[in-house]
Amino acid sequence: MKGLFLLLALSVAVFAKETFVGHQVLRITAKNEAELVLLKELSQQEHLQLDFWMEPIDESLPIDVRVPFKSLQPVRSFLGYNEIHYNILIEDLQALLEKEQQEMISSRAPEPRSTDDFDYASYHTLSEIYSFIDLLVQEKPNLVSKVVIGQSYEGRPLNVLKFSTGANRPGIWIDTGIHSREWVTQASGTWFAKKIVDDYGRDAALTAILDKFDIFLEIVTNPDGFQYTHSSNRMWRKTRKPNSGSNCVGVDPNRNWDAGFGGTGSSGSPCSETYRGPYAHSEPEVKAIVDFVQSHGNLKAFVSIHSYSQMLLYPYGYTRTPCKDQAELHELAKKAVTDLKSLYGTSYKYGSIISTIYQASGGTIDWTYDQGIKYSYTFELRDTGFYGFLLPAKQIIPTAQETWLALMAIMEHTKNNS
Ligand code: 0X9
Ligand code: ZN
Repeated sequence: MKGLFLLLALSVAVFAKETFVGHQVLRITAKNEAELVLLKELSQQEHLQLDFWMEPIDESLPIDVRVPFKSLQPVRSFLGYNEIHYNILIEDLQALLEKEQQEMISSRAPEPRSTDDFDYASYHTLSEIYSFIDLLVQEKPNLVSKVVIGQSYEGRPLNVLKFSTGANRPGIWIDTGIHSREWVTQASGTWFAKKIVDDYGRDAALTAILDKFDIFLEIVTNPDGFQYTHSSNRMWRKTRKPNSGSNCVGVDPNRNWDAGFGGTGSSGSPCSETYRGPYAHSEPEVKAIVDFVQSHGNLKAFVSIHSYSQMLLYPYGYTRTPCKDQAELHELAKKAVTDLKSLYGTSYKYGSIISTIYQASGGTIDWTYDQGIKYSYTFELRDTGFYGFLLPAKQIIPTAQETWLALMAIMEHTKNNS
């Protein structure tokens, strides 16, 4: 009997979904360096189990943090005592998560038999997205194929869609979902795939791009993490590889690249959300892209898509030294965000990573830029923190549509200048 109980308790622990009852997301604004220092100290208090959605690195930006129920009292007193200003962004995280789940269940349609019937306005599971990829390839085998560039830690295929209309072309890379909880990115990636197929031969600009370049699109760049956001913890960001000597799992795949690896703006602690990993490219999900980029050898643009903050960023994140193409990348970013805004009025900030968001070392596009891919950009999609990572599904299509305009600006410029 006792054994049965233990087994039951264990299986609950293993299979149960993490809940976030009473968790709040606070927005904290540091008014000076001293307050920032205090907030950095707060973020080091592992027992509070704070999850920084926006890190305390730069006092010019608000800091968003998910606070578990049991830590609310100590965090509030800490902020009150030090007279640090904050407001509540999300009152009840669990309520928002349940709404998201409810919407996913109620919109669940029978398995689509064509990509025309796919529900682009809903969030989907990993297997639904993998089926979508296969369906798209089946429908348009002369335009799109699936390239498996490797395997995730847990053995899932790392699927990349290749859109190609001729041999030996230079390439443009787009990835979404390297941080698994940023669900609007994988959803947008799915929409982009369909858009490319629909527009080829119809839209002159996209056709011209595909007549000169291949486009590679990795929709689920961190499949283990993505699966985990569905099965166990919606707030999972990192990979799912265990860390030796620690009970904490996973590495931040946007701190794991060999570009200023180990520097400021990454953590050496396996329990941190920005843990860089034991060495550069330690994560198979990162290594697969590294190998792909190097063996391809002719990528001209590389765009890595995250959420949230509404920003379009270029290198560097690990150093304040401007990259040598800064002027051109800045002008192009300006054009891209202007185009993006023209659709629904969504405002984006733009600039280098370090000057616009915060210092982050070991990031994807710093590495791709240093490999010689000049048009290396990273997006932070909607919103600016009202829903954060829990963007309602009804914003998926508008987000994807407006982002597509910015992507087109980048791809057209790449076409005309390389
Ligand atoms: O911390 C990050 O990795 C990025 N923000 S996120 O909320 N998506 O995690 C910002 C780092 C620099 N920007 C990118 N390389 N996207
Ligand atoms: Zn991210």
